[in-house]
Amino acid sequence: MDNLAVARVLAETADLLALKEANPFKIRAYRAAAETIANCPEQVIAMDDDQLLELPGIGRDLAGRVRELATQGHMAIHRELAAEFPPTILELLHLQGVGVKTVASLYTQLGIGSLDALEQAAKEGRLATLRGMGEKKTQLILKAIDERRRHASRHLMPDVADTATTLLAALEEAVPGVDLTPVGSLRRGVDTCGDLDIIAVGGSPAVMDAFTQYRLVERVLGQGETKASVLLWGGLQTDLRLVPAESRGAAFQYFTGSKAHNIALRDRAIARGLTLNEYGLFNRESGARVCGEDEAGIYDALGLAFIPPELREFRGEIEAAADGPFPHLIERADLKGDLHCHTTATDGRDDIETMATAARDAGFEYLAITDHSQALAMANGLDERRALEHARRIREIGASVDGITLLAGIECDIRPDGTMDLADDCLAELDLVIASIHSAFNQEPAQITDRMLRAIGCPWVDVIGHPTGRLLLRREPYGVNVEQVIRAAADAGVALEINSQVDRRDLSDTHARLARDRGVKITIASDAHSCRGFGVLRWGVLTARRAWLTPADVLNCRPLEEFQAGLRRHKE
Ligand code: DGT
Ligand code: CA
Ligand code: CA
Ligand code: ZN
Repeated sequence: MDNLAVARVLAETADLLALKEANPFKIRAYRAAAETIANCPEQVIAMDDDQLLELPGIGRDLAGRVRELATQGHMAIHRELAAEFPPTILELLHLQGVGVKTVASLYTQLGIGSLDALEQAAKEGRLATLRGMGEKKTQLILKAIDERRRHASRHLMPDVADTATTLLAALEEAVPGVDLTPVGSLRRGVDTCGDLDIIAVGGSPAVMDAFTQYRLVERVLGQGETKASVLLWGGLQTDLRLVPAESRGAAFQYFTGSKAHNIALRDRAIARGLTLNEYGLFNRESGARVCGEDEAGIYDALGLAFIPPELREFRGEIEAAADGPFPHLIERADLKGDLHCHTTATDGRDDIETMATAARDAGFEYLAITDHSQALAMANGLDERRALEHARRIREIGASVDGITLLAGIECDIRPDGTMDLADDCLAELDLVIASIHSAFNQEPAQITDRMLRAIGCPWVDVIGHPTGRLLLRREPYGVNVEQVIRAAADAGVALEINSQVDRRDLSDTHARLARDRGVKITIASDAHSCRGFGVLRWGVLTARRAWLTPADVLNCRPLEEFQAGLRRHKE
C-alpha cells in the first residue's frame, strides 16, 4: 500500500464517520492524518510507531490504525463503518455542493445511496420532501451528477505519477534490470490522465507476469505476449507494452502521443516517402528501416528538432521544430524563489521559521509568505492590524534565518464587488500582494470579469492568484473572461500566477501561453500549506513547460533584486 492508498482509507473513514454524525474532532483527526500521509515523502507503512508519532497530527490512536493497515491490509473501523452503508454512497460525497448532512438525510430519509438513485429521484421530483431542497438545489445536484460522470473516468496526473513510481519500483524489484518508462498523457504532463501507459523494452516476458501479479491490481483486463492491461485498486487502468529494443524510440514516440501530434507526424513522414508507426520509421518503397531505436532520431529523420513531450499537442510544435531547436524550457531548478505559501497565522500548518528553512533547503533564495486576509474567516484570515504585525514578524525572522530572504506578503481576498479585503495603506506596506477570489464563484461572467479587472486596477496588487479558480475534476473555472483579464494584466503590469497545487494548475497551459504571448509576466507558486508543500512546484513547472515558457517569462526565475524590480508596485 502506498501513501495515497493509506490516505484514501483514512479519508473514507472520515467521510463515513461524518455520515454517522460522529464526534467532529475525531472526523477532523482522520482528515488531517489523511492529508499528512498523502503529502509525506516517506512510505508510512514502513514506519514504526515512533516514526508515525513524529508526523504532524498523528497521535497514538491513528498511529495504531496505520500500523493495522500496514500489517493487516485493512482497518477494522473502516470495514465496520463501510458495512453500514452501500459502497456507492461515498460517490455522493464527491458531488460539488453536496455536503455530508445532505447525503446523510438522502440516505436515511429516502434510502438514496448511489448516483443513479439520486439522479432518478431528482428527475422524478422526489427530493422536494427534504428540508432545504428546492427546485434550484435539485437542478444543481443534477448538474453536479453530470459533471461527476464526466470526471469519473479521469485521474489527476500527479496521482498517476505517484502510482507509476510505486508500480515501476515494484516491477524493477521483481525483474531486475528491466527498462520501464511511463508514456502517454503522463509523459506529456497533461492535467489529468485517462489511464497509465508504460513501455518495457527488451528483456524477458517475466515483466508481464510481474505486472499482472502486482499487489495493487484489482483485476486483469487482458494479457497477451506483448501487451497487458490491468485495473488497479482506486480505478486506474494501466497498460504495459513490451517492445523490442530496435523499436524503443518509435514506441516511445507513438505511445507518448498526443494522437493529434502523431497524426501530423505520420503525414509528414508520408510526404517524405516514409512510413511511421510504433515499430519504426521505414522507407515506403523498399520497406528498409530508417530508424526506430532512438526517439530523437525519428524527429531528426523527419527534419525536425527534438520536441519535448510536453509540447506534443499539435499546437504549432511541428512547425517550430522545423525551424530549429526549441529554446530552453523552464525547469524546476530555474526557480529562485517561491511566492505563495501559508503559515499557522492562517490555515498553514507550520510557522514562519519552519517554512523559511524548508524553502531554503528546497534551494530557494527568497520566499514570500502570503497568508489569507480577513474575509477567509474560516482560515482565521488577517485583518489590517494582524497583517502588519505578521509582516513585522516575517521580516524579523527573515533577518535571523541565514541563506534565505523572506518577503512579507499577503493573499488578499477580492471581495464580491471587486474591492480588496484590506485597506490600500496596509497593502502598500507589504512586499508582495497576491489578489485571489475565494467566494461568490458563481457570479455571471460579466460581473466576475469586472470584479477581477477592478482588483487589477488596485495599484498594490502585484499578482492574481489561481486566476480561474478551477479545481480539476471537481469545480469548473469561474465564468471570468480570461482574455480580458490577460489584457488588463498586461496593461497594468500585474503578473498572473500558475498555482502548482495538484488539483489547480491554474493558469492552465493554454492560458499561460496566451498570457505570455500578450506580454504578461507569469509567477509559478506552490501555495504550500506546510513545510512539505513545496514539492508541488514540479507540477506548476510542467504546466509552464506545456505553455512553452522559458525562465525569462517567469518572474520568480529572477534573482531577488531583479524579481522585485519586476513587481507592479515597483514599476514607474
Ligand atoms: P489519456 O489516456 O486519455 O490521458 O491520453 P493518452 O494521450 O495517454 O491516450 P491513450 O492512452 O489513449 O493513448 C496513448 C497514446 O497512443 C496516445 O497519446 C497516442 C497514441 N494513440 C492512441 N490512439 C491512437 C490513434 O488512433 N492514432 C495514433 N496516431 N496514435 C494513437
Ligand atoms: Ca493514457
Ligand atoms: Ca492507454
Ligand atoms: Zn487562494
